[in-house]
Amino acid sequence: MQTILTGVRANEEPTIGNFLGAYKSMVNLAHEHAADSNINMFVPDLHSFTTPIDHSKLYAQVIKGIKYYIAAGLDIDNPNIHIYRQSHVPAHSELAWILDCFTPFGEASRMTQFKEKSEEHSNAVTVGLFNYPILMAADILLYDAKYVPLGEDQFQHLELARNIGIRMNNKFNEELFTIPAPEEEQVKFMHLEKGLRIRSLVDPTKKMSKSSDNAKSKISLNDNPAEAAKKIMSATTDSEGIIRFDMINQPGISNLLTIEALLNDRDIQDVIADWAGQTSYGDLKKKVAQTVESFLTEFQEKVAAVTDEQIEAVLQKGEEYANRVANAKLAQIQRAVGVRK
Ligand code: AQP
Repeated sequence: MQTILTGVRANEEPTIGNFLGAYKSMVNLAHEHAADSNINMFVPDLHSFTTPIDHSKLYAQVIKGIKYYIAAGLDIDNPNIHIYRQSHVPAHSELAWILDCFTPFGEASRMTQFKEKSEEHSNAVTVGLFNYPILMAADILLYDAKYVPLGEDQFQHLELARNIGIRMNNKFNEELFTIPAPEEEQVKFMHLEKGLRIRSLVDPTKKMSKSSDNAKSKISLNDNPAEAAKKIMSATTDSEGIIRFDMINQPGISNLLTIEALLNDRDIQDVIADWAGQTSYGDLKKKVAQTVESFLTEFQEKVAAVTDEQIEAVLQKGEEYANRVANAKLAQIQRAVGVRK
């Protein structure tokens, strides 16, 4: 059975960017493929403190992340859907060490996210921040995942995971790892034309990021729905005066059209056609504000309905599966590198 896998770090409250780039892609793929694929949705909680966080809130944030996966629509009764915490499957960290030793320093140094984040957090650049794409490679390769629904920003890390997997397969002359599909095939698998990048509402040339200090730049999943609608009303646009999808010259308007389409499960081309030639940015903002407000209202109701018993049951089942699969793969790699008979 092929494996489809993704995760969202539990460092801060997720945004609609995370929701659309990761949760929703995964839920859509689960609807399509869960009958004959493993759907692995995990919380990469060990990735959560590559940059400084409030550790007293981490555990609650992880549990909330699991609630979000369920509220987003993953069918927890389906035996092929697995939800687990990275920290509760020690093989992730063990494989990461082995992969570290097969990753040239120069290759890891090219990761643009490390460069960006180390500038952002210049007083707290840790080895963990540098190393996290290799732990991410372990997260993926341990389960032989072929498809990894991600937002556009993460494709460089996926490419690194592919390179590490290919290198180890070549070195040990074995099909040790399934190599994840390349970006183009991943995007097609998600039924997209290109990787998704929801933009900041304040500076639409940048992506919407959950760790941004500017609350107006992002719609967080726990935002008050009416307040979130106000953020859309004050989103940065442009002075072109016509509604067009043009990410280069009109990134703010294009971002609003994208949010409108994806939150309503509509084809972006249909939404673009609806608004073609119209000139009132205010009307577009009102429509998107309503969409965001109803999305958050409904989503938050679904989150509130998830019970502690459901979480406990889902983690017990998911972590039992994850440890079984991951330990078997780890043992295979340990034999290949010569530390196990
Ligand atoms: N703006 C976005 N548009 C589309 N997809 C996005 N993702 C993140 N932002 C957008 C996707 O969400 C998944 C989980 O992300 P992550 O938290 O593991 O790491 P990230 O990419 O670093 O996400 P953020 O929101 O930018 O977090 P912070 O601010 O904490 O670094 C990934 O699939 C990602 O592509």
